[in-house]
Amino acid sequence: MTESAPKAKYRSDYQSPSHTITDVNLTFDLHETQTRVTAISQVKQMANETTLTLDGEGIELVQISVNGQVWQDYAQTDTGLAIHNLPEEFELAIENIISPSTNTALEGLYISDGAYCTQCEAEGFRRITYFLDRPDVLAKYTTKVIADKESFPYLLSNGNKIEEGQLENGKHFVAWEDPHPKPSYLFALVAGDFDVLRDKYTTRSGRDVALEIFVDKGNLDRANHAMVSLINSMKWDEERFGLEYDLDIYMIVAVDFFNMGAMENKGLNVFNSKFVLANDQTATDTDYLGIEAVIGHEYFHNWTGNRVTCRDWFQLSLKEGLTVFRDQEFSSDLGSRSVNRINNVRIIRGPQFAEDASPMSHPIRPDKVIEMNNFYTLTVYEKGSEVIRMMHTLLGEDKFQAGMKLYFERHDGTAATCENFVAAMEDASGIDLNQFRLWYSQSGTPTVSVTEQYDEAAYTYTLSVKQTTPATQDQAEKQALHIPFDVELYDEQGKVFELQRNGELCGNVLNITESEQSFVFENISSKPVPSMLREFSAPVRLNFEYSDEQLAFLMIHARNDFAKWDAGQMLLAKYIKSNVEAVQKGANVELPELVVDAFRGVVLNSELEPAFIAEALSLPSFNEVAGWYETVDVDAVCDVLKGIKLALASELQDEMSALYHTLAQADYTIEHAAIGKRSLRNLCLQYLVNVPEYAHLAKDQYQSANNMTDTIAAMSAANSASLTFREEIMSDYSEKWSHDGLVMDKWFALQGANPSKDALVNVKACMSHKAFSLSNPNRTRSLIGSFLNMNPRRFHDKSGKGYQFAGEILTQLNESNPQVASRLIDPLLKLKKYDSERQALITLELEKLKGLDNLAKDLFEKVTKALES
Ligand code: B3K
Ligand code: ZN
Repeated sequence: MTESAPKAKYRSDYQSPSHTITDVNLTFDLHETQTRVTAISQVKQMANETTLTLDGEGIELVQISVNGQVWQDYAQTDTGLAIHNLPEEFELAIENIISPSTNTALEGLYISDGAYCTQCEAEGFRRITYFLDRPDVLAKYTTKVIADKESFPYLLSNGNKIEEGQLENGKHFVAWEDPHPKPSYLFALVAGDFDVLRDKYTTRSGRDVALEIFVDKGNLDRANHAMVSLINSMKWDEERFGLEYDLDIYMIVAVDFFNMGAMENKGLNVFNSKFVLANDQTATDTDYLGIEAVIGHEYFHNWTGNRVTCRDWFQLSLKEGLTVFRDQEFSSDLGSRSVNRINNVRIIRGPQFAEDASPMSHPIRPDKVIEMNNFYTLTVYEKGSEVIRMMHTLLGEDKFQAGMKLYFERHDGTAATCENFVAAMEDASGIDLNQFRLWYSQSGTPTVSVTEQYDEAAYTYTLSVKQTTPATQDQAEKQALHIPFDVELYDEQGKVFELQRNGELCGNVLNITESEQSFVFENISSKPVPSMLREFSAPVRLNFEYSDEQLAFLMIHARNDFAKWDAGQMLLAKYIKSNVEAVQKGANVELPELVVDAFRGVVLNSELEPAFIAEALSLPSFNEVAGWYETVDVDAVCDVLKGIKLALASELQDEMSALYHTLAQADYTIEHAAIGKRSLRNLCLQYLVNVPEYAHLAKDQYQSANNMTDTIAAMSAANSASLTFREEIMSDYSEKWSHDGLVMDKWFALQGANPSKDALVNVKACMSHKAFSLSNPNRTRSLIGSFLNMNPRRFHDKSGKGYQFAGEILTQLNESNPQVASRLIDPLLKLKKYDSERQALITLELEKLKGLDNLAKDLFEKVTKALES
């Protein structure tokens, strides 16, 4: 860095704004390189301050006027504008120029495949005009958009359409008014030519809402599922949370160039086309479920995010953790609760725990930020949702909903804090959340270690619990948290004991509040098998010395599917760990009969849902396993995961092949039962292809598939088992789909994850594929992201070539799109997890990045933290 290093902001430095803007009237005269923006704001002093400091970046100022007079008394800086000697209340008019077509960072106003669109969260509005670009300044927006009518027939912004008309030179305009005051990050504008899917929804109080989904021309047949999901979301929020939509129109625009999943702009969501477009020939079941979840998520933000927004960006989890909790509940109410829970828990135990242990470790409410975009993390979102879920567990649904109601009564139309949310939950329920609040400020993953003691004379069973949270890079000292710990005790027949403590019946959820604590259960007539941390009642690691027999017992007898699954995962974990040690000593991977039989039992249990069986038979990811070790032996872990897969495949081939054939379905439907059957069938395929006589199944399935789920499953099986016909079916797919980037993303992702020796050479070759472009975030994430995250053996190759490749790509993206670069760098931040040679090689790449003279603050923040680790 040649310029001065970027500065951190601290949560403790929050100051309310010196001024507020009550109304803003925007006009956009769209042009590729010379878009003219006029912003007329009604400004009010909030403190005794006659200078107004506005945020603004990368924009060209034309003129400032105050109350109709041209104003010269101002100073421009790199980050904005200071306007001096202002009256208490005034009208401020600012005219400036921006260049959407050269905006490759995709933040602010940019062009995606010929259409103009915006992305303002977190701090993109300041790339559109000079403004108080902070979430605690809420203004009413009116927006007029002007553009050529033929090329841009649709001109959209937030709120309701109030005017439209014809202008000279083939131009036209549309004006929009949003009656709800909002922060600038929720502003949106879209201009383009689209196909539109229209529907309508009548809210339960009788408001008619027009629903419009805008997609690229020719894609109308891929928008249906998004519409169904939107209608389901609107209905679900009324039924479960009592929340209705509040405008006459709800628009969703799908664009191909987008840095993340989607954006909840008031009344005008902008979506990555990945989370809108689907039909059975182009999208997998996972895509369909992703669309449902993301459409739900953005819709639910209308209350949790938009009606009540964040006071400052340190409070991001206020809206994100809560909205993730809501979208998880939505998916669970509509589909399989246990499968949803399992998948959410995999994310926490895998990448979120890894983030907690990395140089980027931070609490769900961070204290220190250099680039806000770096904090849209698994910790803020997913762990944030776990924190809301713990409150839900502690309060129960009724009191939790009472807390939500009070939260809206108190804070609707304002910018609030995480503390405001907890206070509403506490006040509405009468439950003390004082110690619980620590989850907002303490980072890291707690470990709960449990030992048991059975007293057969006294009929008492004692669980002694110890909690510790290891120090993290951001925080050395840790305190004891309030951990809801859900427990069940089983007798030998698999019946649950009623839980009694201190002579009284008690619930399943124990409150762990101290570093060491004992819970004594009475009237336990035989030594029980404990099922603990049921439903993953807290985001912690559990330590308990289960015997293999106890885990196999829970896999059969636990009363809920999640606990069954978890027992299976713990059994696998034991044998992954022991096999890693064995492999390091040169031995082969082995699984005892008890383990194989436990999984055979799951495969043969026709009472279990197919979707659940598929989860129960899925091994933990490399990344999750890596998190169990201080230093991970990449090759040994890869060998063991592969070895266990082969062992289970060879032992269970008869049962799996029978299942594979029974589960064949004639027609494709996206009902949950059908999805479950496909996922189990395709899981069987993943195992079976490792047995030579079944390898042909992947090719047969590729050739006969009538839907994308089965096509991709076949390709993925051939890819991960490196089957001889892998090349052939990969080329066939690429010929068929090379015109469609979104469909090719699945192919790029398989190329990235290809376990073969020449994976890196292939990945580099794929970058010249006509469907690939480093300027498209989806393509980049699919190919490069999967190589970095899903191909541990090749990315961490001892030669260092994988790291070097990452360094080269990051250097390019640092200039064109820092946000995408900053996501991509994450695996390099975890350098301390690897042996000293690999650490040295990664350090070399990080040092090179640090030396770049134009290093963006996004990468600066991460690179410096990693090098300090
Ligand atoms: N709120 C947006 C994320 C914005 C990310 C900015 N880098 C999408 C969401 O969480 O719903
Ligand atoms: Zn969100």
